[in-house]
Order: sequence, then structure tokens, then C-alpha cells
Amino acid sequence: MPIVLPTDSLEGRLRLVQSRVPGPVYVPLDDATREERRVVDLVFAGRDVRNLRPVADSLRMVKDADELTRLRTAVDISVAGHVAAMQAARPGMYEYEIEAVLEAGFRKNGADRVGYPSIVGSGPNSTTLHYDVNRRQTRDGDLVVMDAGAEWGQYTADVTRTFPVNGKFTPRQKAIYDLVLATQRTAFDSVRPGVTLRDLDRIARTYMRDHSGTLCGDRTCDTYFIHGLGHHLGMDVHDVNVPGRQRLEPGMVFTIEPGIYLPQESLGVRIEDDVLLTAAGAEWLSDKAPRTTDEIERLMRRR
Ligand SMILES: [Mn+2]
Repeated sequence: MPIVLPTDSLEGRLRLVQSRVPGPVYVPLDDATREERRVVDLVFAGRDVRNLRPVADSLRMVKDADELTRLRTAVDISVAGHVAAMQAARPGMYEYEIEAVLEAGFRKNGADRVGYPSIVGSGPNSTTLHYDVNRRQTRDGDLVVMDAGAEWGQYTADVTRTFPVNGKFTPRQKAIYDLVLATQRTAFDSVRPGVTLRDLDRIARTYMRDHSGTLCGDRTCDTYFIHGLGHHLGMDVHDVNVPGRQRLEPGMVFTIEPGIYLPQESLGVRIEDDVLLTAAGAEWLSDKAPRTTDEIERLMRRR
């Protein structure tokens, strides 16, 4: 028989249970108010009170088999949405129309919801980070940065593709795109147990700088790579990253997402994929979404 108790008896009950369990007491303390902290000290007086947060966060960093299944499902659904949106895109469509196709693709394939607000930024908006207004009408010649991930079983993907709304990259767009792509590949090739995301960030920026030539004018293109290379991925799109566990371990999942943003040219490119580190090396999770300019143009011709 279940026992029904009043809510205000919870604290007393917890105190009773805790008093019978030996060892340290783990309580989430990060966001505790002074009053909550006072209650904790009162309830667990004399006990070894520790912060639950780093312990719980640490458990989230290496994904188990069930979590990987969820992430793979979320990624596969996201890829399907990206493919549908790229195939449907036409000059003159509003960004929200492309977003609608994208998210319909997510839902058709079983997504619970979006993992974060979808970004569909065309032309000048391709150079705005975290643009999610999606109200502009696209024009022939625009690039579109589409950063969107489906959530499935509480886990979210995080995928970005950049494509020409008319289906054909200009030589200039392709040149910038190919540098971003090569930068992403270089970072991926350096993924192994023991490296840090900071190492990969440095490797990516160095590569981009050394291969800029005159592509970005007087400066090297890494000047226009104005965000971090990547982050952990899981239940949160920017998943937890516990200080002291910076080195990548098998089972960790993270993004690699270099970009170049040239507002003067309304030219932004970001390519973002989700990567699993295994004992054998790195594995792309989201590479079923067309990624080279040839693959993207081929996909968009088949529409
Ligand atoms: Mn991301």
C-alpha cells in the first residue's frame, strides 16, 4: 500500500533517512540560497555535507550505451530534417519557411522537440551568432546557416549546415567554405583520448590561420572565427564540463564547429558535427548530412 503524507513532512522524512545512511551527504549546493544553505546545515548538522553537482555532472560526461543510442537517434533525426530543408530551399523563401520544413522533418522522424531554438540565418543573418528570429526573406545568392538539433529521449543533437539557397556555391563562398571544412577535418583528425577541447581549438585556429592566404583580406581568417570550436553534448546542447575532467575520454560526445563570419560580405559559414570519442578514435555521428560543397550541391539538384 502506498503511504500518502503531507508535503511539509518531507524534510523530517529526509532527515530520518539521511540519519540512517552512513558516509557523506550529497546535496546540490551550487544554486542554494542562504536560507536553503542554513536548512542544509541544520538538517545535516555534524555530517560531511558535499556538493552533489560535480558528482552528478561527472556522471554525465561519459555516455553509456543507452545514452549513446539516444544521442545517435537524435542525430539521425536531425540529419533527416537538415536534408529535407536543404532540398526544399529556394531563393525567395522566408527563413521561417525553411525552418518549418526542417522542424517538420524532425517531427516526422519522431523528435520530441527541438533541443534549442533553430537558427536559420540567410545573407547578412548568416554572420549573426545565435540568430533565431528567422523572419528574413532569402535572396538568390544568399548563403544560409542552419544550426538546429532535434531532441529525442531527453538527448539533443547539435548540427549546423551552410548551403547556398539557390543550390550553387559561388567561387568565393566555396573558397571560404572549404577552409572551414578543412579546419573541421584537421581538428577531427587530432581527436584522441587525452587531448582537451582547448587543444583542438588551438589546432583548428592555427590551421585556419596558416591556410588563410589572402582569403580574408589583410587579416587571417581565424580573426573571423569568433566563437569556440566545440562543446560537450548530451541532455543539454551545451552539456556539462566538469573542471578537472578536461581531457577527452572514450564515451564523451562533443561538437566540432569552426566558422568564418564576414559581415561586410554578408557571408557566414559554420559547419558543425557531433563526434563520439571511442577507444579506437573519433567517430562522426552526424556525417550522413551532406557536408562537402559537392555533396550539398548534388543534394540540392535532386529536389
Ligand atoms: Mn553547437
